[in-house]
Amino acid sequence: MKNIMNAPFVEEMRKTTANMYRLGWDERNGGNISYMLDEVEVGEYLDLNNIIRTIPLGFDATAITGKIFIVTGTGKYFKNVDGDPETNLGIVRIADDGRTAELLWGYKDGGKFTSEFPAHLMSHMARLSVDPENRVVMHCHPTHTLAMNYVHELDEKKFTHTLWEMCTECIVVFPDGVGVLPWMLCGTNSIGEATAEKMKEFRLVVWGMHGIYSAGKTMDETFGLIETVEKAAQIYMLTAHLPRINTIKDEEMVELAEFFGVNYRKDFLNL
Ligand code: 2HA
Ligand code: ZN
Repeated sequence: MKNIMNAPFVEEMRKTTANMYRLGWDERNGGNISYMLDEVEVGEYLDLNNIIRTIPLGFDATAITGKIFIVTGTGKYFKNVDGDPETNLGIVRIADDGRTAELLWGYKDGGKFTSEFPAHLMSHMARLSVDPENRVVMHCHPTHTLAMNYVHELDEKKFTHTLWEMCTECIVVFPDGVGVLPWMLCGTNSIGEATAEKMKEFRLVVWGMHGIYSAGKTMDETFGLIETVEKAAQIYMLTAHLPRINTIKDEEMVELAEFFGVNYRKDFLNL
């Protein structure tokens, strides 16, 4: 059996959480990541028959029984993942009953997965239904995106359009736009269900006055989506109080989308 500390997926979780912490997106225990793993690959590092303990999920995940995820722990700080992955991360498999998680590694201090695991798993199920290659769901509190929530209308079309105007690359990186939910109580199945519903349409979902969710095939893609939104939101916040002299026009966004061959939300433009 190979040493799990050398597994590429553990390395990716350590690097990504450290990076997000340094960017200021994950203060204290803010944020969480779940990453669906390949069973054969995990089997090179762990005995898949050795269940350390079981943890109730609190909702029905029958659609993804047998799937294995590496997930950040509840109450754990992104800041600390790199130094102690075995306490701050866990690897769980969704049991055959669809209502329990089987712990295969991690949460060494008796902990469990993030309180947002329902929202993550429901988002995985929703994304897999439209993109069978989806693997990662990520949540964080990026500063400028959050600031923008307080001064910009929380309307999907208007919010996406403003972001698209802020950086030339935006319409190319997230042509599907950004879904927006109003402020809701976090850690609940209700916010999970609402997020998953949006995830059928969007890879990015803003949680009003809380943060953002993204989903993607790889850690880079998922991180890159949030990074691009955050950059656009930063430009917005640096300029929102100043007279606007120039902007990227809707006709120019069409030019970009056509040149790069992306299928964009035409109803999010004003043509
Ligand atoms: O896990 O970010 O939304 C901490 C959070 C809750
Ligand atoms: Zn949060």
